[in-house]
Amino acid sequence: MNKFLMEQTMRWYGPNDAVSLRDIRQAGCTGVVTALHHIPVGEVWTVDEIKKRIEIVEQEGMNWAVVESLPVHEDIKKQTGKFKEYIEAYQQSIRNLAACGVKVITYNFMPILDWMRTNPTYELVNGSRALRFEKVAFNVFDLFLLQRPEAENDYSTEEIEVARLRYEQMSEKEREELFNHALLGLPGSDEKFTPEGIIKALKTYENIDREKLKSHLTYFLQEVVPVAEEVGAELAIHPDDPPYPILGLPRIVSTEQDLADILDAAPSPANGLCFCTGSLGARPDNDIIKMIQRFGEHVHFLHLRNTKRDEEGNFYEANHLDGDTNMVAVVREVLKLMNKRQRSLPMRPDHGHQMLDDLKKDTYPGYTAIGRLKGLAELRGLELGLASIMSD
Ligand code: DNO
Repeated sequence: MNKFLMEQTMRWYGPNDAVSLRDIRQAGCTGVVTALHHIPVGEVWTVDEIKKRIEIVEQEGMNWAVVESLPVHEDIKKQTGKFKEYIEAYQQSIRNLAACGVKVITYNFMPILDWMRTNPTYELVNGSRALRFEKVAFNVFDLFLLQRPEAENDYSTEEIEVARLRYEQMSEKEREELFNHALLGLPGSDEKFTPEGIIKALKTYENIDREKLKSHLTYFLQEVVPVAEEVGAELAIHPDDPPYPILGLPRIVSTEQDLADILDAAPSPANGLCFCTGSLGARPDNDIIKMIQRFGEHVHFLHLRNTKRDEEGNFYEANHLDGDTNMVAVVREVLKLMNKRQRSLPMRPDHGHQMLDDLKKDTYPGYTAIGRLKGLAELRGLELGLASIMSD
């Protein structure tokens, strides 16, 4: 029997989350993945605030296993404004978290948007709902709803015509819905975003291409990784979701080469990955197993999720054990990795379908209790089964 099993966790958005800590405990988790969402991006997370959160989580018999996310201020990504101050604040937050024993810190380096789907309530044949990215709908959003200047340059004439036709067939309500859905992944998306507001934000990236964004990430890593290493923290960058450029914005955490470049930019055990099989797996040229084998030493946290792609570039979030990623092979590889590293790694079932009673509830897209519980239960069974036939 393989000695090391994954540490089972779920994301908790904090006291306002419709899913309670008790629900998470009942799902079988020992750890919680959370963040201090009430602290404005760029400010230091103080020891006091961190301790308060630890206490709430520990009262329910779990530990704060992973931070997701300690957000990176847009100024850092663009190297504008007060980016140096924000980096200092980031360093301090790392020190404070580590001093309180919270050592795995997830972040991302996606410009403006965190994630992007065109439909967070895509109905599956059994009536449950999943998150979906549909290419034509996205093109409609970009070309006709947002009307991003020069967007036409990113599309073929045929793509533009198909999008126009779809746009013309949509009702006002459908257009509004698509607009709102596409912007759900904007941090702080409680605010109402207007097309003008987004275009203004996009314009601030006008002179930042892939190379430049990469150099900004390198600079950031060289500033924060040594601090993390010194205090025993582990930084875990989350891949782009979806893993390719959108809205003319550069994306630099999408491929095997991107991950290799990130790890090379600041070589240290503290410089690591949040290995998200859902995000990386949405790209057919990403060989997930090979990536775990290559970067295993730097995998600090796992998001296990599956997607089902089609030839047109659409994908939806499938059941955890279905979809294009061979989850059996992934879990087997993770077991081997943990055995090699002689430690267990935190994992969360990333997203889940909205199903059963949760169809009536209002939760964060992808973060219902029952769908995630189902995913976790399946993954747990799979892991135990595999572990029992694998030797140390
Ligand atoms: C979506 C999540 C992301 C992730 C951030 C990490 O469900 O996986 O929002 O938390 O990108 O910084």
